[in-house]
Amino acid sequence: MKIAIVCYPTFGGSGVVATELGLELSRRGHEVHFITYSQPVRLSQLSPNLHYHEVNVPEYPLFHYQPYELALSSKLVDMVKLYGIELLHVHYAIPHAYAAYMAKQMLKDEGIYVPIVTTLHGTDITLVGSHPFYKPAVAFSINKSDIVTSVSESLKEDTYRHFNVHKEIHVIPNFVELDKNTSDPSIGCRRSVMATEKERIVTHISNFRKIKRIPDVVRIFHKIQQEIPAKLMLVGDGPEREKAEKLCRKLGISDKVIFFGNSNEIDQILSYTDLFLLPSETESFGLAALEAMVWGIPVISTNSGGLPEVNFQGISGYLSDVGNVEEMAANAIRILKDDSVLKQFRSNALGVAKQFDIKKILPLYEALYEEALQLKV
Ligand code: GMT
Repeated sequence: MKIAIVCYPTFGGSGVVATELGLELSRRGHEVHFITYSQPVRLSQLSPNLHYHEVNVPEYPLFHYQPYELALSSKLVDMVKLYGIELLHVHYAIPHAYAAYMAKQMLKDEGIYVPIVTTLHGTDITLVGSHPFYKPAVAFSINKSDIVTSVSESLKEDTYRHFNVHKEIHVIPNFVELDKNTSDPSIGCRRSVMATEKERIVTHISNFRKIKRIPDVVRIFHKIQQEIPAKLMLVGDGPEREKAEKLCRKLGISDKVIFFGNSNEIDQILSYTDLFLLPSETESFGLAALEAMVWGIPVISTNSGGLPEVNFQGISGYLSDVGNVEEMAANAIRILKDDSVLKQFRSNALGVAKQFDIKKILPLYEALYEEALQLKV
């Protein structure tokens, strides 16, 4: 099948899911075309059935805002015609589902049918998409998609609650590539750079937005290190980073916290990690937690959104109410203070992660692609 994938190419979870999906589809013999404004971060090697087409938005002095949707829909039309693309799979509703709908209509006028699969990821529904300025267009483009998927049951419910959506929503959870992530990470930074032999390593990875509750990450760690020798690895960058640095200084733990920024050594860092923290306000799924669990890392998270669908209470870690720093720290200490408890949680976390193996999840997308191709509307 010839598939176009539209996504945000940056470090966010939706872009990661879209890229990993495209890579695996290409390995399974599909021809995949990424269409976005820059090459997705995890897309390093192109091949005969893996293409990248850049969307350019020319600057024009009249425009206060550059019309990206227009450029994207035109690019989609061109690429469908040039490569005979059969299906558009767009990740993140805004503005991708909208641009795909316009492209589909333009192509229809020329007698070309191309169905749209839209995958909802989270903030496109729960945060940005629900804003009154976007809401009607988001609802419209979801309803006009041929197939709609969401990454969790929780996100599916949120979509029906926030929007006047009458389309069936298929839940396909996020996935991980087990073989790749558990391979030997011997190249790159060493454990000794991060912590001493006696110290546990606690890690948080995100885009440091408010929704991630970075101050809670720091406060949980502050309590952990009062009981157990430990270091905190903060990976990623975003608006809350400076605040976190200040809080570390205020709490007197700056020497125990390493800020990596947008690191390329995530696998190395995770391979040395003992515990992952994700105290988010909400997560539609929490891909970062799943990517940690592949390394056999237990997770301390909140219980909001789709997190209970990936982090299982008392098995792969613990879940608490948003903001309950005391309880999250106590649970973290319970896991970290005893080698045998940690070992059990490690093995459980890997066991849960195996349920989300890309090899199990990808055929669910392929089945929906086949269904979309039959629709011809
Ligand atoms: O978490 C973010 O802020 C990034 C965002 C994105 O769209 O790139 O992530 C969302 O999609 C991920 C992949 O499906 C999910 O695992 C994340 O939970 C979700 N984030 C939120 O719902 C806050």
